[in-house]
Parts: sequence; structure tokens; C-alpha cells
Amino acid sequence: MITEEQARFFDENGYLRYGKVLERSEVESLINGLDRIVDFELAGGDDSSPEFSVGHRRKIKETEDEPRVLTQYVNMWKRDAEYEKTVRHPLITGIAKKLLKTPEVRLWHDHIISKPPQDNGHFRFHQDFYGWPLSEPRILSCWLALDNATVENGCMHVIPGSHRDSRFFPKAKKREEDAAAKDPTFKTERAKMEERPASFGVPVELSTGECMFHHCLNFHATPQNTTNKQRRAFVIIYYAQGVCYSDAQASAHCLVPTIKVNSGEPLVGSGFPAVG
Ligand SMILES: O=C(O)CCC(=O)C(=O)O
Repeated sequence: MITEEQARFFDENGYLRYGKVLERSEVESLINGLDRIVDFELAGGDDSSPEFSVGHRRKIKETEDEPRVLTQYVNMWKRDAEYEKTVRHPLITGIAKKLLKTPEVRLWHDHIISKPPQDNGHFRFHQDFYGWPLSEPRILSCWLALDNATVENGCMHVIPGSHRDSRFFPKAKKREEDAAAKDPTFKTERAKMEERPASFGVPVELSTGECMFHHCLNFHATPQNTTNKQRRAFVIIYYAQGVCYSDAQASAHCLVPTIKVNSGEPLVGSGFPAVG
């Protein structure tokens, strides 16, 4: 399933270009499911869970012409059986467990991230961890290509080893933010990273049905899709046993209203299922 060398590569670099996990027919089922959700959302959508309305436009209006970096559909697993099967895929969850060194993984959330032609931009270097209300960085994403992902259409670009660079750890972030609050001219190391073009990172090109994994503290970015075709990815985020809900970080995240445990308690519950 995964070799010791691959696991070591992930430890050192914070990402792993794994390779094929889905057959073409399985990818086609996912794309068909996505098309159904997109049509449904354009017709008005579903607000039965708060995250369903995030990151895309229900109805494109004349005035909504501001550039956006990507289009997102959160928690496809709650909406389509093929997606639920994929987040529980034994090969994917098995690799996630091995990379996170944990006996069990839970699903934080999944999302489709697409860069439609002519309606997308450069998604700047960032570390996912700080966008989530979770207690510790024992979390990773599986980025699964539904279309061939290339430099031209906005594949992932990563900064190897950045997840182990103490300049970007939570304590350093807090120190820098305190300094920036006192001195508005102070530029944090993270802000400097955000200014760099995606080409500063290593491109991870993938074919349809292949995936890569990235650690939640690894800096990554995607450049603009400059082609005339879609670039769609299904991204699944897994966390290790014992990771807790933390309201001190990312308290406005769209999934916070669905969390049933108190801050400081392990994040469990049917919205965050143990999937492997
Ligand atoms: O797919 C993209 O364009 C960005 C993906 C990303 O930032 C992520 O998976 O964390």
C-alpha cells in the first residue's frame, strides 16, 4: 500500500505524490455526481447543513463578476453515495493512517475544489491548519485529481519541508502576530510567503484518478488555470485520533455550528466519522 520510503519522504517533505487510487469509471461517477450537485445548487440549492452554501455561487448574477481563486463544494460525502465511498476508500484511509501514525482517522471534511476556465485565480501560499478550529497539526489532505492536473491548469505547488520549519509553527505565528499588532510595518514570515508566486514551489502534476497527500502545515499554492478546460479535484481531510475541537482557532469556520463537543474535547460525532 505504502512503502517505508514513501512514509519517510512524507515526514521529511510534508507531501507525497502517491499515484493512482481510482479507476477512470470511479472518477466518472464522481464527476457525474458533481454535475448533479452543481445543477441543483444553480437551481437554488440545499441549506440542510451550513457548509453546503460555501464557496460557490448559487445563481450567477450580472454583478457577481469579481475574480475568485476557486470554486468549492464542501462535504460531498453527505450528498452523494459515490463520494461517501471515496472518503472511506480503504487504500486512501490506510495511507492516511500510516502517514499520520495513528490507529484511526476521522474525516474533518471533504470538498471539491475546482478552477473553472476564465473564472479562477492564483490561490496564494498558505498552511491549511490555521484555517481550521482544530487543536494540533496531526491532519492531512488527500488531493485527488478528477482532471489531469498540470502547471498550466493550476496543479498543486508545495514547499518541501515547510511543515517542519519552526518559523511557521503555531508559537512563531502567535509571536509574529503580536509583533505585527504593535508595529504595522512588521511583515510576518507567513505574509512574505503569501507574496511569492506559485512557481516558487514544486509542482505536483497528476493524472485523473491519481492523488497526492499534504500535511496541514505544509505551504502550498495553485496558480491560475490558463487553459480552456476544467481543473477539478476532490480533497479529503483526515485527522488523527485524539485531535480536539479548539474554538481559539478559526472560530468562524462553516463547520463550527455542526460540532457537538466542547472546545478541548476530542472531535467526534456523526458529522466527523471514523472512516478508517
Ligand atoms: O486545489 C486547489 O486549487 C487548492 C487546494 C488546497 O489549497 C488544498 O487542498 O488545501
